[in-house]
Amino acid sequence: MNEYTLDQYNECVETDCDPYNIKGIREDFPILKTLVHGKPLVYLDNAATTHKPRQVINAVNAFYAEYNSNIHRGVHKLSQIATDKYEDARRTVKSFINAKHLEEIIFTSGTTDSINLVVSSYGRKFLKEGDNVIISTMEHHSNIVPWQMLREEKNIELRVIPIDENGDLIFDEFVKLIDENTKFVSVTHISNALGTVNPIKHIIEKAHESNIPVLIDGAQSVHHTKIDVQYLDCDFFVFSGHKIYGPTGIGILYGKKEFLEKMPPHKGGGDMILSVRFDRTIYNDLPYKFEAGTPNIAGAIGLAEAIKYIDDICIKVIARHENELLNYATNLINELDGVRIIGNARNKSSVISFVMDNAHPHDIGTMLDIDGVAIRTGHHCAEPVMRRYKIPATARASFGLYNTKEEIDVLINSIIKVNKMFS
Ligand code: 7TS
Repeated sequence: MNEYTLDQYNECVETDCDPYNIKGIREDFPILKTLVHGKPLVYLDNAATTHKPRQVINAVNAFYAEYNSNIHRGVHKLSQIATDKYEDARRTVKSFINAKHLEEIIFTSGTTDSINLVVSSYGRKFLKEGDNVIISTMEHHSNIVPWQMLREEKNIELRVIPIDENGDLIFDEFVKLIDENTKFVSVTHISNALGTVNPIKHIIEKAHESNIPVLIDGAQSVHHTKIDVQYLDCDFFVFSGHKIYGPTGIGILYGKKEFLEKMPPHKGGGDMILSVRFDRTIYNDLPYKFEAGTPNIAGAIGLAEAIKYIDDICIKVIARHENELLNYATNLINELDGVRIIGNARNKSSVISFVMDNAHPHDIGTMLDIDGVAIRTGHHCAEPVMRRYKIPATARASFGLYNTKEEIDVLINSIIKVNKMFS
């Protein structure tokens, strides 16, 4: 990641991190041995979801095989073990993003769920007709549609920060959008369609000058760069387990205690109450107020294991490795005739979106698949980005901690084949 300097990287390597053991890392991921159409899998669809190391798979298996039980409810041994593991997972997440309080960590089913929680709880309670919410052109649909649903209900206004041709957010335009009716800013840290790394610290500072709360969508960032929510001073931060080498169906909403405390529950049911009577129900304290019903216990345990896995390698070392892959692939793709990278922001993370003069992205994806190369094609749930560039879709290669330069060579050779076939 460009956010880290070489000095920081060296400091990290010299102190508490081992050198990058790519061979050992790849051994941890059973799926990487898979053959696709008889060819070794080259998995470059990590922005959609990442694969799971053995440690995560084993932790999930152990839950079901050894101590499967519901949590917070039983005095019996297995329920106590499950409860302890679930709450340990919350502590792991807290220290991973450096939250101040444990009760600021809410388990959800993923980024989409976390954003919807904030919109339906905070948005419904505190936003009113005439207020405006600022998002950006490069949001994933899950940070657009919930706000549009609130717009229908409350008649609020949605304002959109434009991006320039390179895919950089235009900060001055953001500043111009803020007025006395701006009541919320919700932006992505890293664009899943362009790879742009947004200057979220500056965005947060600017919004806070006018006391506007900020939500950061960290779905594409938390596994590529060190997140410290106290340093960032964001009011909400959301991410998904499955994108950071953990299970599907689990995610995190971090919210500052002062906000979460004044927000009403968005779902009613078991666990989110202290007492229920027909005439009056008393809601539970944080974080349980927002965790109605039996949660994804195995998912939380698996997520904690994924975080430990990342921590063991060291996020800065992962960032360095992925940045090398990004630069390597960018240089090679830029040399190819008829291939154009969409998104050349100043700061980019491990995503390369591209189009070809002669082949539609879906054809590129299908042809690459024959060579065992898994990439994503389409609008990546970011249709406004496609519209900004006047293209229907892109082909997108996205890198993870287990990818290698040799795999990028396979990608490039496969793109060259497509180029020849369609020209
Ligand atoms: N926000 C961003 C920036 C994302 O990239 C995604 C998923 C989401 C939110 C939604 O996450 P979920 O886990 O709740 O689904 N992005 C992608 C992608 O790029 N390809 O598939 C899913």
